Parts: sequence; structure tokens; C-alpha cells
Amino acid sequence: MDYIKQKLIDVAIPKANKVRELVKEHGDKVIQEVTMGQVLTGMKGVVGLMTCTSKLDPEEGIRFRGYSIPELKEKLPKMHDDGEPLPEGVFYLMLTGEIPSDDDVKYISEQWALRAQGIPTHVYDVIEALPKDAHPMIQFNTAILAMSTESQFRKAYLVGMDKKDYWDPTYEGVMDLIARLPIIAAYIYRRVFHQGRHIQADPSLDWAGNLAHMMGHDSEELRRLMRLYMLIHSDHEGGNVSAHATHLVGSALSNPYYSFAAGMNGLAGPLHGMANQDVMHWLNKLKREIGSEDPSEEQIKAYAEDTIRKGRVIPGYGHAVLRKTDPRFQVQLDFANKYIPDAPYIKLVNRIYNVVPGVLTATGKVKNPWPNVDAISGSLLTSYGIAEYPIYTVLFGVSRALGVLTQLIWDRLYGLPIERPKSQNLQWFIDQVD
Ligand code: CMX
Repeated sequence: MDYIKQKLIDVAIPKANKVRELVKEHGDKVIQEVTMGQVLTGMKGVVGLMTCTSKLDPEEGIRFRGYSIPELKEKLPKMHDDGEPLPEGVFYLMLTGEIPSDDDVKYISEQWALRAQGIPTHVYDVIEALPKDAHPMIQFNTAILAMSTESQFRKAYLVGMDKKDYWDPTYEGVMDLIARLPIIAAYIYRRVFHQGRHIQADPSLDWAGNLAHMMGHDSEELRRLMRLYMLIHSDHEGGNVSAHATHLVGSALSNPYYSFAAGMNGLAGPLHGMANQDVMHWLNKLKREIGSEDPSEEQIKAYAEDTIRKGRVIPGYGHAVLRKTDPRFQVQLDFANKYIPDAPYIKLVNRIYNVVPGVLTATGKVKNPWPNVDAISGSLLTSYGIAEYPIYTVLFGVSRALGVLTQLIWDRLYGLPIERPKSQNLQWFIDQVD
């Protein structure tokens, strides 16, 4: 058996027993009071999920299995000493709870390169049947669903299997899916933006480096950026829309492809992953309407205030949980300051950072006026020549697979049941007050 699967069994059995014991022995224990406000404003702060891959602190930001992003940069295996950690490493960490060795990361990289080879031709036919100007997220999500013909979970389920074993074909499907996503993403990118001139995968490259390569960008610096991008977008606890949707659909024992496609449909919303594309539209409109490539802070402030006055959101700012600058924003800014401090878009991002938090705070209602991950990611990619904004959410999705699909494997290792919260009509809520 694959040694990672054996490791999972060893780690998971006592934990799954603990979950069963908690439900059996302490199922009636009240763990939290929930307010009307919480339920009616998106269930913020309501503990309704169990996720072990990462934890989000409002002040500090994300920790992956207890490790902050700076700690990951120090501890996870890298291609080069001064480079960025390999996303294979954060996947291993989220899956097993342990920092991987160089060999573990190499093993995963090789597994993914091997599994990437089996994409059936109908997946490409389905993509080609869509108009070229269909948004890349439409093409991406359609391709994910088309790949579900390969689902090992569904096949095993039809044959019949013990509930305790659900996680095993889920793991196989997840590994296949993650392996294939960079190929699908690059295929869509080259189809839409490069006249369909596709570039073959190079199996000797790492997962993120290969994605950059297949997109047609082979500089070492861009590979480093892609590794960083894939690392930091991979997971953000269990309650964000893409993770929660994947988990919810997965709780019906839908196969990993269906479950992940559900998450990606959520990621395509402008308040979630599509914000990275919208930030670029906002920046460019700002420059156009001000009539300058180098707007001043006063001009940016007036433009941001105008956006608010019109009842619109400033993309890339605010967060449902975070209450400080997103460390995923900061680590990208550090990267930009190291490699391309003078890039015009980075200067603009810095200027906006000086101004927009004040504008949002002045509204008196925005709970977090600070930048999130999306406030800079597009500016970085654009500065490196990936200036086709609609592909940004697809790249976010490729990375997000690492976290939400690991969560799905763990849902099945824990043996979590179908999710079914109670809903009530408006009168019920009014009656609570009366
Ligand atoms: N610009 C303008 N108004 C904003 C705002 C922003 N960036 N962020 C929040 N607000 C507004 C909300 O729309 C809300 O207004 P109303 O009371 O009139 O409805 C009010 O401030 C309170 O909202 P909140 O509690 O601070 O924020 P929410 O938890 O409801 O929403 C988020 C969080 C991210 C959806 C919101 O901050 C937003 O719309 N940001 C811009 C879009 C964005 O960058 N999304 C990406 C998030 C990260 C990711 O998932 O990738």
C-alpha cells in the first residue's frame, strides 16, 4: 500500500474513534450560544464544522496545522534555499499533520506527474464545445465535472464497500484530480488567450513549476511566484464558501469531482475568489477615470470614496473573519519588494494600501478595512506577464484543491454524516423576539 495511505490509517483511526466517542458520550453538551444576528448575517462565528487542515485567527491570520505562513516558508522543503516552499509540502502537512521530508515531497511530486497523464479525451472535447469567450471558470468547472467519469469513488461505491473504507477511493480520486488540475488550467489559458497553442507538461518539473511552464512562462522567478501562489491560496479553514460547499456536497457522498466542482462554483463569486480579477478591473478603471498611470493618494482616496458612495464594494479589501492585514497579502508584498519593487502595479498597490483602509473605516460599518489575499495577487501576476485577468480565479481554484480536498478525505476518515442544518421561516425568527 502507498505509504501515505498507511500513515493516514495510523493517524486517523484513533481520531475517528474519538469523534464517535464525543458524539456518543457528550452529544448533548451545549458548546456555544448562537445569536439571531449571527444566523441572519451569514453564520459568522457559529461553530458548525470540524476542520483540521488549517485554522484562521482574526488577528493573526491562517495557520496550516499550527504553522503560520512565515513558519511554512522556513520549514517546508524548497527547490532552492532562497526560493518558496513547494505546494506538495503543504499538501502533505495538511493531510498527515507532519512537516514532510524532501523525500515525501519528491514522492508526491512524482505521484502527481504520473497521475496527470490519464485525462480522458472527452474532457478536452467538452472544453472545446464551449465558446472561447466563456469565462475560464465556466470552462474549468465544466472540465472538473467532465472528469468525474473517472471517479474511483463512484465505482467502488457501486460495487459495495464498508463505510470505514470510503476515504480510500476518495484519496485516489483526490490525488488524480489535484494532479490533473494544472493541465486543465493551462489548457484553458492557452486555448482562450494563446490561440490554442498548447504546451506539453514537463514531468521533471514540480507541480506549480509545471503549471507556469504549461502556461508558457518559464522564468525561475515566475516559477517561484507560482509556488508561493499555490501555497498561500490552498486553504483557509472550513467555513469559507469554497471549502464549505465542497464539504457540504461531499457529505452526500458525492464523488470528489462533484464536491470540488461545487466549491469552485462558490469560488467564482465576486465576494470570494473572483475578487482577484475584479481588483484588476477596479485598478484599471481607477487609472482610466483619473486619467493617470500614476495616480496620487488624494486621487485614489476620492475614487475609493466614490466607489463606496455608489454602493459598491472595493475588491481586495475586507474579510468575513480577518480583522488585520491578511498575511497572504503581506507575503506577496514581501515577494514583490524582493524581486520587483519598482513595478508600476506594485507601487499602485502600496499607494492603495495607504489610503483605502481609512476610507473603509470612515464608513463606520466595514468590520475589516484591511487588504485580503486578492488585493495584490493579480498585480503580481500581471507584473510577471500573466496579464489575462479571467484566469486568476482558475489559478486560485487549482491551489484551493489542495486544502478542500484534503478536508474531504478527512471528512471520510472521521466518518462524518450527511450535513443537514435546520432552517426556519421569517415568522419563526419574529416569534423568538416576541
Ligand atoms: N468595500 C465596500 N464595502 C464593504 C467592503 C469593501 N471591501 N467590505 C465590507 N463592506 C461592507 C459590506 O458590504 C457590508 O455592507 P452593508 O452592511 O451595507 O451590507 C458592511 O461593510 C459590513 O460587512 P462586513 O461584516 O465587514 O463584511 P462581510 O463579512 O459581510 O463580507 C467580504 C466580507 C469579504 C465579502 C467583504 O469584505 C467584501 O465584499 N470585500 C470585497 C470583496 C473581496 O475582496 N472578496 C475577497 C475575500 C477573500 C476571498 O475569499 O478571496
